[in-house]
Amino acid sequence: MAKMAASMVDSGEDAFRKIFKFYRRRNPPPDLTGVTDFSGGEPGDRVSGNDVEASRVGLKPVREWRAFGLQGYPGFIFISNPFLRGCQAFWVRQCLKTYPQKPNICNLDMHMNPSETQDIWGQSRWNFIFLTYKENRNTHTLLEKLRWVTLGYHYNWDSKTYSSSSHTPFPSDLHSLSSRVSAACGFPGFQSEAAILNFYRPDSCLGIHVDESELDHTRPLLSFSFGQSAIFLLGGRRRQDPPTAMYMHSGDVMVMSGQSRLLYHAVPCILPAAAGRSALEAEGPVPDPDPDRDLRDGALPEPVSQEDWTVCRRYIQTSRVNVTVRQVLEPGQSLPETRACSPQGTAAAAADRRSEKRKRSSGSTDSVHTSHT
Ligand SMILES: O=C(O)CCC(=O)C(=O)O
Ligand SMILES: [Mn+2]
Repeated sequence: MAKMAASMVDSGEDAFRKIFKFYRRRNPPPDLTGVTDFSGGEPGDRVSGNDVEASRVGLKPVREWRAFGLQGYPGFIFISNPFLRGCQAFWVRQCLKTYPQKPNICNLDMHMNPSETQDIWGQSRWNFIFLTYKENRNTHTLLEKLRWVTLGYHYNWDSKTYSSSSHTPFPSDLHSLSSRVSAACGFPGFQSEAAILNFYRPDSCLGIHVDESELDHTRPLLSFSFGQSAIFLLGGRRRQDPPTAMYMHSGDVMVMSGQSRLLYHAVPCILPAAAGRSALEAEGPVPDPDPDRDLRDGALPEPVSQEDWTVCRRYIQTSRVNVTVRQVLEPGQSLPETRACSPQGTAAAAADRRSEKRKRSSGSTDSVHTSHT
């Protein structure tokens, strides 16, 4: 990778963009031999925490997590799928069925009335359950049209800010998961105040960006990935810094903290699961009963019904879901109140501007959201 990066970026001009385009290329497909794959590596000793609490959110005992650092990126921690077998299904179901529900905000709200986006799951699930579900049919369900959902303080794509006037309660289960992970990585007391869920179809990508809208950058940014794999590019503080490419597989968790909190990053492509079936599909929705686990009160995330799992399984056969959780404020700090706007009002105009930008930047790119760049 270092050799390839050096040969591609000798001009020093936006090295990140060149490498992004390299991995985005379809024909011929890019050489992936330089992509770091943490799933096979030797982990370091970077995490510690309470094992019973971890199991309550579907995580393995912390001492079993495979957590890695990356040379040259202090504060970056990669945890290779710390979820208990069968427990990712709960989080996939939350992302597809629960979190897109009102009062949370999604991309479909930009052009549709709240009554139409009220029940995205209910309107879509039969297409996934019955045989009418085909990847190449002309009409897509609302679930397939979902690109992003925001939780807590709703990110304003136009102004790139959060505001106290656009806030709804943060899901307590996702906060429990996030606070367990951040505490294990050395950040107790993490407050999950905002999240962005990104839904990637096979041709989607996420442009080069830094997450700097949060007011408190001393708190980590957490990322959870489910479904299809992806290539993640982690760069430096400047666009000229060539990024490191790494795989993100289902269940992987990334923590960007300290000096790595404000680094450029992007997702240039989604990778179809090898051998047709992703590990998550093979895993299924039922937690693996392990007699050796210390689950004194038997607490695990609630099981996912077979019907819900059928929808989730078929969705993730081609798609990837990523959740980034952020603490926005320092303790005791508050956000300015900006003029409240309806999702259909100024946000629709912002969505139009974003699609304009998309057309200008690349005709064929199905970007999850472009104003992030
Ligand atoms: O999908 C990913 O892995 C990255 C998402 C991300 O960077 C973001 O939402 O800010
Ligand atoms: Mn980001």
